[in-house]
Amino acid sequence: MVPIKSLEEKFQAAVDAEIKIEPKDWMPDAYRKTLIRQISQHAHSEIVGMLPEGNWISRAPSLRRKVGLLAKVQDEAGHGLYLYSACETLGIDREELFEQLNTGKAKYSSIFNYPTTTWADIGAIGWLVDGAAIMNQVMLCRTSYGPYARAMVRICKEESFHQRQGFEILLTLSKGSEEQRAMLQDAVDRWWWPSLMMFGPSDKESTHSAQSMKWKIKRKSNDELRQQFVDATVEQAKILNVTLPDPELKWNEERGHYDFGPIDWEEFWNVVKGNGPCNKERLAARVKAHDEGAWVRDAAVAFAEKQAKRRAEANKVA
Ligand code: BYC
Repeated sequence: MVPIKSLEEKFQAAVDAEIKIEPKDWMPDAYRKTLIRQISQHAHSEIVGMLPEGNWISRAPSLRRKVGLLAKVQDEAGHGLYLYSACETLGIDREELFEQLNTGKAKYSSIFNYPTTTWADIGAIGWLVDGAAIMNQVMLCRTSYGPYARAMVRICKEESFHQRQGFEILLTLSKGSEEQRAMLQDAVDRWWWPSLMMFGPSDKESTHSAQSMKWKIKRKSNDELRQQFVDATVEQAKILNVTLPDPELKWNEERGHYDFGPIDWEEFWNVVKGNGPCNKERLAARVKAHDEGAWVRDAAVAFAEKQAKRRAEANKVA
């Protein structure tokens, strides 16, 4: 038997040489577990992420806006499917993943536990939430695990469209009436800080970052990505003519970056622990959708069994 140590060395050498790890390759158990944790949390975020926006499909202000929003929400369902499939290649069953989500054992992104109270929130989600998601996900296109990296390439292309459609909603509001401009500012005020929290705890507090960077699952740290997001977004805010709700936001010539104020980590952990404004509502909606979809899953299984039986009978005759 090959000793684990040398298997681990070979594995790390492949990672260091930028060779993708594929499902049938040997991998350390902790690498597999980290990937299942991250990819499943990501998949759950995509499908829970459909809920705050789905809330506005029936109330979109025009047919054009409705078509755009529908397409975006459908894309998110698709992203969930790519990611659940990628996760299954690591040896976990989809039913088990749903069970973890529906019983509240699994995490999903904190951001989706905030309410969408006005139409401007749909623009703010596209601009800020998808904007933050892209910043984090572009690096994941180069993640070391092949199926995850390939899923991310496709997801990122679609996320760019999401970000653009959000920005365009806000740009339209910024050129509208005084009330529309106030609605835009209010949405940005509410979504700015939760968007910064999406990148996860600071590098000092992040439990998984160091190991995930060594394994090249993550290529950039939480703080690095957060800074990159702030730098890009401040410039875009100028075009929208909105104020970002942070009096400490200031260009720092020496660092070549924007400085920004402290994040309320107490709020972040409170939301992650299940006590955000919409955690209970989101979980209840997922459980209801899962229960109501039981007949579809049963029908799909029955169909597959019938097909297999037919094939077996046809083989017997032949
Ligand atoms: N919310 O050691 P850390 C989207 C947890 S976008 C909740 O830094 P890691 C979408 C973390 O799981 C959103 N929990 O962890 C956009 C860990 O807990 P556990 C989804 C969070 O994994 C628009 C603990 O805190 N994107 O889907 O190295 C429309 C310590 O953190 C959060 C992804 O999932 C959070 N914000 O880094 C629709 C991208 N942040 O597991 C949909 C893939 C941290 O030890 N994921 N935690 O119990 C990642 O890149 C990384 O997992 C993270 C965290 C950067 C999020």
